[in-house]
Amino acid sequence: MKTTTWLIVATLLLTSVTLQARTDKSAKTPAQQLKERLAKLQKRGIMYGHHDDPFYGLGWEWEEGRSDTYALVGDYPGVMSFDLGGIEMGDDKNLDSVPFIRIREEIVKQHERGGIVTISWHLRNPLLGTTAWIESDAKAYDEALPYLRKIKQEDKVPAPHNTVKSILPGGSQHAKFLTWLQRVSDFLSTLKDSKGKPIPFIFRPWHEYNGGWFWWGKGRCTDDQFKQLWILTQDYINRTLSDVIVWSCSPNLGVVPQEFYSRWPGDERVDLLGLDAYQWGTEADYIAQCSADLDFLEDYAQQHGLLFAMTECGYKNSPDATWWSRVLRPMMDKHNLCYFLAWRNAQHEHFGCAPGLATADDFKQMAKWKTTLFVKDIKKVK
Ligand code: BMA
Repeated sequence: MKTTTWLIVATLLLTSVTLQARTDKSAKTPAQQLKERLAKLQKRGIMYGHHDDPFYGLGWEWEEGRSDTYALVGDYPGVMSFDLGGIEMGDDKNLDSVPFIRIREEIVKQHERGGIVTISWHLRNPLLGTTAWIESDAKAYDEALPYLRKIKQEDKVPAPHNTVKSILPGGSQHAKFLTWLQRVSDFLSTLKDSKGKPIPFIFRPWHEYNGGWFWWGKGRCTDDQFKQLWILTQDYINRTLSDVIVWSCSPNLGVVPQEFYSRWPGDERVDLLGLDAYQWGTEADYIAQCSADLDFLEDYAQQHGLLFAMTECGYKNSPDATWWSRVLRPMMDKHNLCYFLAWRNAQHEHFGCAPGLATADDFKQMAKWKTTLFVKDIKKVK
């Protein structure tokens, strides 16, 4: 009798401890905490994001502590973006010559100052050894033909259409691709703060998959192959990193609903829905297309409980002085977006803000609005 009573008391205690732990913040994974934080921030305003912000900018390169954003508005971007392209080859530097050691350092710094990190992966073509972009395929394909003839029958069809197939289970490059995923996982596993706690981040592979320029894009693989690619990547990386990754899926401007549904990896596999939306053509075309895409995607994100962001944007080389506040911002303000991320300020092309640009004053004014968020505005929002 006595033992039974003790057993009941112990069970009750254990249950209440477990329940408490589940409702306790610390019991949530870092990824869940980041998702909740992003959801809060999405209600509060829109964060500015910038790719490769701390590595180089307009007229400078590799100066520690420097940032075009900081130089213009006195704060770092709420979201900083980094790219792992090249890590799959075991390279020391990524495709834009940024050492992976520095990428890790800057990820830690951004996290510790209270900012958010997002990571993309412009990996090489595993079948041909060319870049992620199809343009570079034609010549390489001719050169690779003798090799392609030697490998499996399935790889003899024109390369742009079979790279994805070749890396799926049963494909000639499957084993190689798994080693690539392992290299990505190995690097991501090293992202820890100064106390040794894992840093959560947004991971955004296979983006712009509705365009034809990447080897995983439209016309380069079937819808089913694309979904298998997503699942393979996610399941492999999640074996060790599911607690720290917020998974982001980003189509490019020009979303066709039926195509979007056909390639969608699944609501349970995506946390953040993004749109990559650059202005390449006329302002009128951009506004029409971008507004339509934002309407459609925002609706989808809301109905399916997903975060929503403009995961890449910009107008190359700042040809329009009031682009940020006059063209982009009004469209964004009609939608509930978490952040807008400008691509890199490289020497040959730039997309983000920087002192000295024609767009500098406009951006600076917009940065003062209460709903434009940088690190200092978000660091207390946990
Ligand atoms: C593209 C360009 C390239 C760059 C790539 C990855 O949009 O900026 O020059 O290599 O992104 O950052």
